[in-house]
Amino acid sequence: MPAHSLAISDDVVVALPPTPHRGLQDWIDEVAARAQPDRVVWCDGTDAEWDLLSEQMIETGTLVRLNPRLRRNSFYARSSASDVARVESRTFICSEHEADAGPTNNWVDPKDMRRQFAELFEGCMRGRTMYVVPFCMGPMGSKQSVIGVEITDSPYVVLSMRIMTRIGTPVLEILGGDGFFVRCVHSVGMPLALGEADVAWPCNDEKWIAHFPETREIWSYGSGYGGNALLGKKCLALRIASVMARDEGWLAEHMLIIKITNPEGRSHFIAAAFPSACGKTNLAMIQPTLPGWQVETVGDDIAWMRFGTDGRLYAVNPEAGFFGVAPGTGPATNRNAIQTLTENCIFTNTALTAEGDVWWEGLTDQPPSGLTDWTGVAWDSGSGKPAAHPNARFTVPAAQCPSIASEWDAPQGVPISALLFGGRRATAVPLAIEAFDWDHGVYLAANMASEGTAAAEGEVGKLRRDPFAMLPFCGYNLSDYLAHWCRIGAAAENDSRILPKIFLVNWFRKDTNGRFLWPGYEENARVLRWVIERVESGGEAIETAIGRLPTPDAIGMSDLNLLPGVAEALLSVDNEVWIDEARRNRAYLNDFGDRVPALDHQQDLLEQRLHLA
Ligand code: GTP
Ligand code: SPV
Ligand code: MN
Repeated sequence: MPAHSLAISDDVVVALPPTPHRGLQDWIDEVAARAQPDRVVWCDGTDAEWDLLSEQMIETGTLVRLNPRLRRNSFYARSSASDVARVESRTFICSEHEADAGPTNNWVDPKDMRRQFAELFEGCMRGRTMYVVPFCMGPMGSKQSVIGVEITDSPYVVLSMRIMTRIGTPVLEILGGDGFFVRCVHSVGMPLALGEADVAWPCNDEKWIAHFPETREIWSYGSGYGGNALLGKKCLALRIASVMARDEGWLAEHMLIIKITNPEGRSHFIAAAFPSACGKTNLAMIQPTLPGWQVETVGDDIAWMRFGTDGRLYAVNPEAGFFGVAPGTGPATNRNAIQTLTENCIFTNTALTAEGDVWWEGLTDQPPSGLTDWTGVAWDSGSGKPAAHPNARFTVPAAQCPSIASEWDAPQGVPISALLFGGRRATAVPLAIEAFDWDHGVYLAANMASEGTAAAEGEVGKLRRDPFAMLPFCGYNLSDYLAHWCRIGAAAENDSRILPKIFLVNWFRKDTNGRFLWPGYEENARVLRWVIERVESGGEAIETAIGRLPTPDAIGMSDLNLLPGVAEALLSVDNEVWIDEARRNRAYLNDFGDRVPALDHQQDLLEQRLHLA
């Protein structure tokens, strides 16, 4: 058994782990005994640790230090070409009963999966250091927060976790001697033989990302990429947390959170769910052009929501950083993101400039000359290939964002006035719809579909159902998840809960030539303005079969110089198209059996409104 060391420098090695928590100690020993790392390091989360690890990773070639005159304390990593996104086909929900994983998740019997991992982990960290990363999802000390401990043999994961979560000794202090924590185990799955040199991005062609919902455990093997390896994010804060939320009556959602202040100075908070690479980070950091309107950022990817004693729904951002899509992020589309990315960042799979800075498509109109592309070769601008991988990412502390709201790490969270849902829909779905009521909103979100993106393996552009933008992230049976949402609405009828209004939005309508009809980005503030007006009982709306649509005036369409017919296309309902959609929705909901009667009822109502029934 390797000695526990408190810090990674050779001069400080202590035999005792820095926690009185026996359960934690025993588990660390157990995993170390199997994985057989050269040493075990308990991460303290300090700057000194960051400096030491980053220096080590520069030596091994995993990281390149960016030119400090251009980006201070920032690093660049290039992944293996086969490890660039989440792998949904290798992601498993190992509930005791297959039915609890539901029709949309991959399921393996937990006993078999444990056996599988026992084999995979036999000596899998040989030649490497096993890091123990205590982390806190949510503000430190908040009752809403959940503590996890990630064991990993990837220093890239340690540094990324330090940006994305709150890590280190203070977390162990909160955990105390017997606190609850989520066990997260990660290995890149590439042991080193004695004297064998490491590669820049160790990983394994065989990948497994497994969740054990009953015991709240996560095991991940073979990948170093964000969503597969930073286990606090999608694995804990969504898949495991959604199960905890189901059991305890709250919500763990794939949602950004923003604060919107109108010209009169009244503020509202909104949470919005869009599938991966469909605009959450951009909306979270939007700079509205509308005079007098201000938007501030609370979170860009995940929201945990619980009802407060005043009956309102309070949202907490469980993360401490942004893991954002780089391509398409530029001064014109997301200036706040660009201003956030000045220091303390890690960039993965972007291109590298001759000056030692990063570049990606959309950062500037013209690429600089002398780029090295994300695969590490000189980029040929005529090749037709992008210099940055389409899912290239930045990792950056949230507190650095110029638009960060003062409430962003408030322990009690922020009260939500409206929930937005939206996908990438080239056709059918108008710019914005207000749901008639909670159940209708749940129906709209349940039937959401979106075109595939580079954030996960699979065909880009192919339309797939993605209810609540949670298809890849719900840790249990999706029909039970939908029923959970309906139950929250039903409960509110009998108590003093105040439910947020629900809206469906779509920034991605296209014309027949494949061009976006809606300017998007900062102009999305026009939809936010309408949403806030509706929340405050103003704002003009037209009642249609599918919900309430904004009038062109409510959006200010005439200020936008749109081509003739575009405003109409964005704000109208084509009955033929929607009769078709409704039919497909009925077939889709049938997949969920009769576990969600409230949605069946909504389906009937929609068919009646469309004169289908
Ligand atoms: P994840 O981090 O994967 O969850 O993604 P996300 O939902 O945060 O998406 P993000 O904001 O990073 O946007 C993804 C891509 O969509 C980027 O290339 C953006 O430029 C593009 N995008 C964002 N907002 C809009 C919009 O309003 N209109 C159009 N056309 N594209 C947008
Ligand atoms: C997403 O894919 O929704 C992301 C990136 O936010 S990842 O952390 O990989 O899930
Ligand atoms: Mn996401």
